[in-house]
Amino acid sequence: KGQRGKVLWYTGLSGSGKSTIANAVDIRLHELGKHSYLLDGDNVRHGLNGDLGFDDAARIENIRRVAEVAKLFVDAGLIVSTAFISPFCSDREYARDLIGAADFIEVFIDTPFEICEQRDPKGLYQKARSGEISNFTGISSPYEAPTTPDIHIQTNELSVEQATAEIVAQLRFEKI
Ligand code: GGZ
Repeated sequence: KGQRGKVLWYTGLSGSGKSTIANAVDIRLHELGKHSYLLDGDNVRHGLNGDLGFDDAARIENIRRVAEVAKLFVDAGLIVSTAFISPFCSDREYARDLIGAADFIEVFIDTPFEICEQRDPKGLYQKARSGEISNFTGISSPYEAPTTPDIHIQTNELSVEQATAEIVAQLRFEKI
C-alpha cells in the first residue's frame, strides 16, 4: 500500500512565517517516514517561475504553475507543502479544484499585517512604503485572507514549535 499524496497549501503575508513553519512541518513529516517535498519561492521563483514578477497576472500564473507542479507530486504519492503568499481566493480555489478537495489542505498562517511590517526581515515593507517596490502585498497589492481555511494558525498565540505541532496533529488526525 503506497502513501497517498496530499497538498498542504500555506497562505499568508510576506513575513508571516509560512516558510519557517512549512519547513518545520516538512522536517517532522520526514521524521515520520513520509515522502514529502516543499515548494517555495527559493526553489520555484528562481527557477521554473524565474520569468514572473509580482503584478496580478504574474501572481496568478505563479500560483497556476505551482498548483500544476504540486499535482504532479501528489500523483507521485508525495506530501507536498507549498509556501507562497497566494493572495487571491480564486487562485487557491483553482488549486483546490485541480488537485482535488480530498487531497488539499489549506493552511492559513495568520499573522497581522502590522506584525509582518514590524518584523520586515528583508526590508521589503520599508521599500514598498518608500515606493522602491511596487505591487507589494498588503501595501499596494491585495491579500484576500481565507474565510474557511482547513487549518488556521494564529501566530500571535503560538510559537513556531506549537504551530508545527498543531499542523502535524491535524494531519495525523486525518490519517495522512
Ligand atoms: C510580495 C514580494 C514582492 C512583492 C518580492 N509583493 O518575504 P519574502 O519576500 O521571502 O516572500 C515574498 C515573496 C512572495 O512571493 P510569492 O511567490 O509567495 O508571491 S505570490 O504567491 O503572491 O505570487 C517576498 C518577495 O517574494 N517579494 N516582491 N511585490 N512579495
